[in-house]
Amino acid sequence: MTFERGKVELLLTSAAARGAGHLTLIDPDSQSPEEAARMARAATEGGTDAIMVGGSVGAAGVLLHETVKKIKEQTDLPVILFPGSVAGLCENADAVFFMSLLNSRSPAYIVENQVLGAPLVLRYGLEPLPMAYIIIEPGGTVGYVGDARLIPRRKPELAAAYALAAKYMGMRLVYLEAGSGADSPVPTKMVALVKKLIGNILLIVGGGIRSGATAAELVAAGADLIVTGTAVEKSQDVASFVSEMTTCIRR
Ligand code: 1GP
Repeated sequence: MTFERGKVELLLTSAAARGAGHLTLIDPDSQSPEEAARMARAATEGGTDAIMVGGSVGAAGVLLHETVKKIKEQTDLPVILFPGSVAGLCENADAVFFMSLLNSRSPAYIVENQVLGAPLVLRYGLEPLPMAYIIIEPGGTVGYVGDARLIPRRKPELAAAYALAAKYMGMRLVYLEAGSGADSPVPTKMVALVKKLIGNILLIVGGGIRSGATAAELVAAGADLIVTGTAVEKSQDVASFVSEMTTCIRR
């Protein structure tokens, strides 16, 4: 039986085919659900392709549920969960990055939370997006919480080996993560080598991306989808910031 590509995966694929897509990451722990919804609405006006909701610490329970609910009242874009653990699942989102942190030292982040989460994904009717999550130096909070053996920035071949393993295991998305708020994003040389090896698997790049110009360089290197969280959160004018990003990365 082949695994059907769902609506959200098709949307991400067609965004990538237009040059690249943009994903706005909202951490429920960083603001009220109402404020999160205002950000999502402004990001939608700026042309973002989907809203990611999640975080390493505190993105769970009522706060997570309310945040997704308020966001969905303000935008028709898909809401994709970006869970730090099984606690990051909720039934009112559209899809979930069903991710394995491949370079974690802990089975909890490679497979155990996924086993606990799989029956909930089914019960909630979330579209699972099978994704390899690979954390690169400096890695930030997620690198610490996820007990990652960080890939050195000067070792693109290591990131490429992980990404190739993900491809051979049948994952359809690869996310190269430098960590939220990183001083610099994943190096372009690493992005290019990974993309060369994984071909048409969707390559997501995030962590430390603050300008359209930086995003454009990563897209030119091979990124299909660009994630911004901190820069959106800090922006005084979210719609304009996201519009700058989307204009720079689309053909
Ligand atoms: C974090 O890659 C994302 O998981 C986004 O990072 O907050 O630095 O944009 P920023």
